[in-house]
Amino acid sequence: MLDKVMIKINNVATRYIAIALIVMGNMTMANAFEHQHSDEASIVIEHAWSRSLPPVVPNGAAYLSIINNGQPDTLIKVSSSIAANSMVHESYIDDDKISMRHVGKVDIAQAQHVEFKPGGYHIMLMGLKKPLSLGRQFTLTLTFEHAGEIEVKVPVIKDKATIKMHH
Ligand SMILES: [Cu+2]
Repeated sequence: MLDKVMIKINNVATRYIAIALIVMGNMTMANAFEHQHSDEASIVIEHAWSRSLPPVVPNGAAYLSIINNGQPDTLIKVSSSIAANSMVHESYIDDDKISMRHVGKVDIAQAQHVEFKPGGYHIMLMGLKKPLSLGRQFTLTLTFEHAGEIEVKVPVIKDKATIKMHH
């Protein structure tokens, strides 16, 4: 008799644990969605553009503005199917010559506005698979530590500035 009662209690306990796990699971999922939603809105990409180039040019660059309305975040990766290899570069002046270096990560503080523009940060598109011809549009994927992946459409437009680049 006592054994039967114990089994009954155990079953009830098991059921409560199961329900508790389901409720907790749903809460975690709800939190995850809410979190993801707020993160998506926190990073805004604006004014993406790329300079049109003759088809023989092997590398190109993309420029954009990153606005962070949320928590501090870090741009950790860039990629695009238009190039074999995409990476963040920073132009700098060395011996009166404009050079560029690879930048692994770009920290973006809360409320910061980071401008990728000729002469500064840019997304280097190494080994173009298609020419950056006028009127073309390609997709760039930016990966942030917190906001995750953000896809950006990049229109190819005429030169906004003429800057000599050395690799
Ligand atoms: Cu570069």
